[in-house]
Amino acid sequence: MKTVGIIGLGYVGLPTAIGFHDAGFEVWGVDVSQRTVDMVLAGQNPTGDPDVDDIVPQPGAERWHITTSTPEAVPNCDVILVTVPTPITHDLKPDLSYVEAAGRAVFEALPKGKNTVVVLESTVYPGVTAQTWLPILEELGLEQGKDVSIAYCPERFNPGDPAHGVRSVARVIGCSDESVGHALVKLYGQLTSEDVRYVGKLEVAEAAKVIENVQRDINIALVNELARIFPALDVDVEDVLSAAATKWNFHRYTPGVGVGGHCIPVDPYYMIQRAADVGVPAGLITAARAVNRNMPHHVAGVLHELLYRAGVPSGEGRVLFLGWSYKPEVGDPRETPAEPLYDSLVSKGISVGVFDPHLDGGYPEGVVVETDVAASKGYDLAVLVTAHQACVNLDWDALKANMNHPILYDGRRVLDLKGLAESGWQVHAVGRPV
Ligand code: SAJ
Repeated sequence: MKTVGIIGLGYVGLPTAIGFHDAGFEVWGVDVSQRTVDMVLAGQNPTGDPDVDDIVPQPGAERWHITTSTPEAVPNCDVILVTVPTPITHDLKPDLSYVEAAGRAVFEALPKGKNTVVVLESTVYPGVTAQTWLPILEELGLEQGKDVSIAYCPERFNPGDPAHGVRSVARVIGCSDESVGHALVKLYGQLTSEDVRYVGKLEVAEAAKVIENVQRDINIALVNELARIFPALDVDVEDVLSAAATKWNFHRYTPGVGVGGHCIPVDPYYMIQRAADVGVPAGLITAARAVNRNMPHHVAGVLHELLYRAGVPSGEGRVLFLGWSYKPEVGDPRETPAEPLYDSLVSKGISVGVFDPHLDGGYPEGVVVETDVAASKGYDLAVLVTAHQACVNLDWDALKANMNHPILYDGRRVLDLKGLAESGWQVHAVGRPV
């Protein structure tokens, strides 16, 4: 396998294409967006992930072909990786339309008899690769093992975390044809320095990726539930977690204003859907999702109470969000808890300002955008929503001087509450007794 095709040049596909190019492969990259293709051809990074900024091959690079045309790319490739989005719909069902469309475009362009290997990397629930792609192969008269072989190798990409980039993250490969599985182990072994292993049929690899994130969602939900129980017992949950973490196999997670991103709050719905398909209850997974989805509303209630106690007249409160993005040091608002927190506060008559240096807009109508946080004036309360460095290491004295009331709520449990209290802030935090 010398020529690799990548379909979808987003925050997973583009680093993957660059990784294989750096590893010496001939690379064909395809994206439906002309803007993306034009930027990549110009050596620019269209993904928004700063780690990709200066690794895009420059114009004229050899072995580097970028196009919007799947039919142009596919015949050149020995293996094709599909890295397209798998979002959830508004009713929380998996949206597989991108996987379907990308697969169809690839299979329609496949040369006969070349046994091109087509690998899905997008996060899906067990059974999707076969269910979505095999009918298209049948419709097009493509024979598995002769014209094409399909496999699944979940992306384990972590935005804003170069330590777990495509060249340094362990991979698992599922394929019904063991020999193809082992060939892919060799291929990915040239991409990443970490462990790569064949794990059996497609469904095993599909399931592994989903449950990795389901486990994370459940663990976060546990600490979020504890962050609601312990304040009622006049105990700070962080003190309890610090004590418990002295046990050798206690895995510590941090309570917060909510769980955002395109992975953790999304992937559990795949598992819930699949379990429902086969009539097996997924009560724990469902309950964890409910706990995490409710956190922004819980925090909104606490902030409303704090404003009331400070004597802020109902309908006149102004809250400053420190951060909006779902995760520190990335500018990504997808599924951010800031949104339901905002909605909940607005429903209580509270207006919102936002400071997030990693985002340049995309906020709901009516949000006041603050670009110089220390100069932000007239807020009654500041809430840390995203633990960006710029939101943690700011000029707290300058901000306090401009506040109507020096009330601070640490929604990520990363601030030095003792120090801030000593400097005059009235400090509160998720999981801490009011
Ligand atoms: N969060 C908490 N408490 C925690 C950890 C996270 O509230 O203890 C929140 C974050 O604030 C964020 C959300 O959960 O809003 C998701 O955070 P995340 O650290 O899981 O970041 P993601 O969504 O980028 O998750 C990715 C995932 N990677 C892949 O799916 C390939 C996930 O599997 C990784 O474990 C995670 O990065 C990581 O380790 O950083």
